[in-house]
Amino acid sequence: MRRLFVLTGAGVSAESGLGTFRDPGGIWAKFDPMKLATPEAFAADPDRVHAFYNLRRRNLLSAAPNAAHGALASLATGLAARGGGLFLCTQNIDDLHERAGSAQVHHMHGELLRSRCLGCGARAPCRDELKTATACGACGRAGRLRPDVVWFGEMPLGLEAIETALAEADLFVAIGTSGSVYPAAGFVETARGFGIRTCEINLAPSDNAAMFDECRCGPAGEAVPAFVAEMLDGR
Ligand code: BV8
Repeated sequence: MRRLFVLTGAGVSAESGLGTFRDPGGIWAKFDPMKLATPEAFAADPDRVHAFYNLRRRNLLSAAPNAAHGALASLATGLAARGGGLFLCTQNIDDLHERAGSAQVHHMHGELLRSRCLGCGARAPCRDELKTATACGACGRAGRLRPDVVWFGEMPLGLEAIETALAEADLFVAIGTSGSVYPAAGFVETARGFGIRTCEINLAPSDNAAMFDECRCGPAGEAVPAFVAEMLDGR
């Protein structure tokens, strides 16, 4: 029975109004990632980094999942009912997969709605503004909280579980990602190495498109529900 590994990127949340990174006018066109999404940037100017993530947190709280998120939640349920499975790995730090009903989401780049204390390591839900003055709920100290996301130069989360899930899959699908950031961009090559069929679903062919056995182009809100219907109809 079908065991799928699905990797999502910013393109799956684009129709929910959250910006992508590398499209024209995207987040990295407006902000320099090296000044905002690295530990060094945070150490140099925590207030600027907090302001960047506070803005994205506010946008996220006013956004809603789109049909692609909902379809992937249905895919997990449908595959499980048929004795198969879905490993949903996302590069995104939003919670739209969860809000659409996905019960198991692997956030390899962390989560925007969570903070982490650099002093005591405590992780906690975070739906408000984070400031340098915000005190940690666990150790009580201020000036030590950061967004619980993976910045450039930091180790993505759960790479062992990802490798295991990739090895067990019979289909690898990348949805709404430009294939620019590693190690996520290398997963398609790992899948091919395991002899697994690979499919890309993207608005336009990504830089990685040649690595895929199949490419389906179109907005995720249309292309993903169509793909899921095919998967669950056994076509
Ligand atoms: C690592 C979280 C070591 C924060 C992000 C020097 C030092 C250390 C590492 C490196 C280095 N030089 C290079 C590296 C590796 C580096 C890297 O890959 N850099 C790139 C820029 C070359 N990677 C790292 O640093 C990683 N850590 O390497 O640790 C290590 C060593 C060995 C083994 C393991 C680890 C950590 C990377 C994580 C960085 N954090 N985000 C935040 O969000 O602020 S990255 C950021 O980019 C997001 O996570 C995002 O998800 C990710 C990838 O972007 P995409 O999701 O693909 O989004 P993008 O805009 O690019 O593309 C959107 C796509 O959607 C487009 O194709 C578009 O066509 C499509 N689309 C648009 N609309 C739609 C659509 N598709 C469908 N429907 C639509 N409607």
